[in-house]
Amino acid sequence: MDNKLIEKAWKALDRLRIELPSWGFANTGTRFGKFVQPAAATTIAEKFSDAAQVHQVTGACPSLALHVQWDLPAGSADVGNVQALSRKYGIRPGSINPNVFQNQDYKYGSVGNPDPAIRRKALDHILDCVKIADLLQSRDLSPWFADGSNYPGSQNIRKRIEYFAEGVREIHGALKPGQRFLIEYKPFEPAFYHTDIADWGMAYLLAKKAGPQALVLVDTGHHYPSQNIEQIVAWLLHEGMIGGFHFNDRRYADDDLTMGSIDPYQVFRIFHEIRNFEWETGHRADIAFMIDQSHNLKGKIEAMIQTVATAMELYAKAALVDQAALAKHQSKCALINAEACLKDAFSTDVRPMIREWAQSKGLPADPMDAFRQSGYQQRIDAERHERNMAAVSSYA
Ligand code: RM4
Ligand code: MN
Ligand code: MN
Repeated sequence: MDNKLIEKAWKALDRLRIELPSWGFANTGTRFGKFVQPAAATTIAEKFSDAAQVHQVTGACPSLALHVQWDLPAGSADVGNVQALSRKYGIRPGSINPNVFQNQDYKYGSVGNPDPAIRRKALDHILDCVKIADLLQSRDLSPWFADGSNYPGSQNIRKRIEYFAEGVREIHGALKPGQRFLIEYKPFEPAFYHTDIADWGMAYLLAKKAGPQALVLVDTGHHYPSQNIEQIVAWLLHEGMIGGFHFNDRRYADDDLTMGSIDPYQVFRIFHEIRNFEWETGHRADIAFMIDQSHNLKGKIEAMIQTVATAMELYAKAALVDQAALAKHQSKCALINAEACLKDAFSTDVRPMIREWAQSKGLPADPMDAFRQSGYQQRIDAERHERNMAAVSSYA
């Protein structure tokens, strides 16, 4: 590889940051049950400790997304504890995720619920989360609304749009300057007939109604099969409306599989759209890259390391695209040449170059091997085994 290309890829790696999800270290499962792992994290301290392991070997994950109900069950009273853990493990608190989907009250929705008392409860929780984000100096508030309905005619879809419009305006009104409100969309599950924020168009419209600090969050798992996700990304970039990603991979639905495990070219194409935008405009796209994965079968820390390594490879490959040549080929409709700009970059084996980059930063050349050698996994297997085996995992 020539030096210019290496320099481009190294620069890209220097700035790549990916946020880890606290829930990715905990026992999670399918709706039919959980496969409990002996080493899963069951406390917020363990989640910080595990995240720090991933950051230590990759150097790319300085922050941890928090799900308030799971990680700060006492709300703002838990902020001090989180700050202490953050200092202890050298990991920043990342995006703050309210939880308006788990409590019994939210059976028929949260901010879109026809019952004003339940809407109020959901909004109050989200407003608390804005405060928590402020106290923790976390920039992004990142709620996911599971709201929807299961049967035709059972809910008034337009009324629920109004409830959401009012709700997001109120949330936006509570934001401090500099905070961002990321609106995530998902076409189905847990609701199976209609979901109130089903796609990027709905998320975009609600973000516009909310105000200038509201942006769209793209969870790669939340799309229909064969949907062109990079086109959605290109539109949101064009409109200045993309705030962040939840990365994971899918084959059928919201499978939460390891990023790039099914379709690495998809992730590459997303990264390419972002880099192409930056090259053309000269502006850096301010997008939070976050992982949203549940590893039910793979070891949780290893799965995160594998994810980050994949992200680095695909991001480095995207940095190799010859943007000037591509623009020229596109303007002349030189189809094969234009496509080859992407294919050539994607087919380059960047792994040796990433190993050199890592060593130049004092990081291990092989992060997975470094983690395996560290003995951390064996230690937590032994320490956490008993508590995890006592956990309930049944579906019915
Ligand atoms: C949802 C969605 C949210 C995540 C939850 C756990 O499908 O992706 O972002 O917080 O799962
Ligand atoms: Mn998500
Ligand atoms: Mn999801």
